[in-house]
Amino acid sequence: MRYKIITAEEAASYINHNDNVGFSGFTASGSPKVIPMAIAQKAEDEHAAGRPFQIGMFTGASTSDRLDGALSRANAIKFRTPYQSCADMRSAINKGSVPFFDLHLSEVAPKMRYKAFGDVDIAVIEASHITDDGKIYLGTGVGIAPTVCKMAKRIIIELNHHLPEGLMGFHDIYEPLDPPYRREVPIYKPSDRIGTPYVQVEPEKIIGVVETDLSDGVKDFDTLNEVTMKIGKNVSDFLAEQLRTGRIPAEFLPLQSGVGNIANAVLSCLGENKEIPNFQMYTEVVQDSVISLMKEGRCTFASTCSLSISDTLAGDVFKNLDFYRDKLVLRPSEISNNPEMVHRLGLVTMNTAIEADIYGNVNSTHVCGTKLMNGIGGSGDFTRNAYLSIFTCPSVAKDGMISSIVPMVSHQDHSEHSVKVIITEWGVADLRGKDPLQRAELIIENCAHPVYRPMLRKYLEISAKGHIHHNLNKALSFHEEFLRSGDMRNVEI
Ligand code: 0RQ
Repeated sequence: MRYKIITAEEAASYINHNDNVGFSGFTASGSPKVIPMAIAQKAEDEHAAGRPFQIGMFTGASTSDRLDGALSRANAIKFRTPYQSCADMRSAINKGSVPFFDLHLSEVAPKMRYKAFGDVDIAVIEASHITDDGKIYLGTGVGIAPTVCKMAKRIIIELNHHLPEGLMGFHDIYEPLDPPYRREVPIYKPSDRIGTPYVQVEPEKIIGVVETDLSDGVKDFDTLNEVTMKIGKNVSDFLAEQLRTGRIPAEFLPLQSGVGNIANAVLSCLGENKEIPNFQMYTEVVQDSVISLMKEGRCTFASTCSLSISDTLAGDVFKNLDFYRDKLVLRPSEISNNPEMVHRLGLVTMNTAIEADIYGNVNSTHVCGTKLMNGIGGSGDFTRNAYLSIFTCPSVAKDGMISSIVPMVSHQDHSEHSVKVIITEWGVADLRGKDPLQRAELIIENCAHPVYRPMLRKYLEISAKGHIHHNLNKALSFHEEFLRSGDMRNVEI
């Protein structure tokens, strides 16, 4: 190999205070694993010596505790975008010690190329294989790797020997031309390949290679509980009915599914419903349930940005890569989440809400309007451009002390104009073609928890009447009550 093998500490020595660093990966999958921890150690050493050390961080999406956790605990971040799901990073953002810019994931790479966020000084990229002529074969997540490799002045590789040779060929790396030269992205079905299986860089930019042998460290999912099972069943019954009534074509449409336990449960239930035909996915994250559905022949193809599967399952998948070779493609987030494709392919999108209001506005990101949970992720890329956009959530959180259906969302990510269906464990509110009051009735009667229905009805009674009914003094009273007494059930309308 023409490249210099270096230690993680040597790699960190190339990273300076104020540098902007672009990382590969999407979720823990494909994210670098040892260099970030060495950067965190360097930050701690520099701070102990009385010197400043903070970097700007660009990633594809969330990463892992080895990256977001280590760097946030070391107070090593001057800027972070676009999405995170790490407890320590979340806490630092909510304390105001990490400036965080929450961005639609499809937009990160193009906006970086348009110079919205400044230069990229260095790229830290996990690879399964590299060649002397600068071909980088990535790991289980792509994210913004092609763009940060192109923009960065220097590149450091984490060559992860845990990743099997057979992973070569799963990636389809493609970067569109920027305006005014942009043409259509020529994907007409989820399995179309339009790029190369590697990221091509100038080999001179690679200043060193750090060797590792580590798994992505994705934990097992929670087992399905009664509530998530009911939500999953409601989604699959609803989609089956849409097929029966011709509102979804008989050939069915590709699915997108968000992250987390609910998304995992919804997919499992779809697989079990005999009325749902075998399906394809055009999505950003393939979780454990998709792999099971592929084995059963229910999911026949998935285009994704990351293979975000638990370590337990990854061992099995890596041993049987030939089975998955014609069933999976890994794309950059700019393509996996591209609004053009979401619209053209006619995706049925399924994402999770933190809360929804009685008119169909959805909050995916901020608890009680202030505390960031994870970020908007890809939910906006998919929802706004979908053939049919669905949001799911349990009707209550924190043992019933929080209603997920509220009079007015405390933060808005997806508007009533983009959200077409809301589904909880109680039922389905199909909001298409309904005026605001019809929507409110459907959401209260079909989706809200029975304990909260009388309070929501009362809210409507005391609201000012217009096209939409609201009482601006009481619109956030559920949230105020939760902040006051810790239980929304005490709210007095
Ligand atoms: O808290 O972790 O303390 O138990 O939120 O909620 O019900 O386990 O659901 O794991 O699917 O996450 C919206 C956060 C849901 C996620 C969100 C609390 C609840 C629990 C998690 P605990 P659940 P999930 C593609 C799409 C935005 C990005 C997106 C998300 C925790 O799905 O980040 O869609 N979505 N990306 O108790 C207070 C409420 C609450 C609440 C739930 N109303 N108030 N807390 N919780 N509702 C993927 C990517 O973009 C990479």
